[in-house]
Amino acid sequence: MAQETIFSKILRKEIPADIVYEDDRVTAFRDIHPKAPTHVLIIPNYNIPTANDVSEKDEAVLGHLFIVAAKIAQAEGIAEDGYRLIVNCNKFGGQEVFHLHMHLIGGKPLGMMVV
Ligand code: DGP
Repeated sequence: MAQETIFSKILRKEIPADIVYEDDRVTAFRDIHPKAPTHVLIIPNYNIPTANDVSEKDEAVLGHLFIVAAKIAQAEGIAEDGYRLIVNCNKFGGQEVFHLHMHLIGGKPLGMMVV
C-alpha cells in the first residue's frame, strides 16, 4: 500500500483545497504556493507515489491527467498562450509530495526550462 500524504486528505475532503475539477478518476486543485497566475495540481484519485511506480494498470488514468489538464487550461484561459506541465520524481526531481501529480503552470511567460 502506498503511504498516506497530504493529498489523500485533500481527496477525502479532510483538509480544504481550492478544487477546480474532479471526476471519478482524477482531482485538480490550486497549488498552495503558486509559481504563476495559474498553478493547478492534477492527481489520480488513488496514490501512485512516484513516476517510478507507474505501471500498465495506470495507463488510462495517466492519459486522463493530460485530457483534464487541457480542459483546465481552456477554462483558465491560458490554452492559446501556452503553459507547462511538470511531473517531478524523487529527490533530484524536487518531489515533495509522494502522490504522483501533474503541475499545470501558466498565465505568464515561463521562459526556458533551466536545469
Ligand atoms: P512537488 O515538489 O512536485 O512534490 O510539488 C508539491 C506541490 O504541492 C508544491 O508545489 C506545493 C503543493 N502543496 C503541498 N502541500 C499542499 C497542500 O496542503 N495544499 C495544496 N493545495 N498544495 C500543496
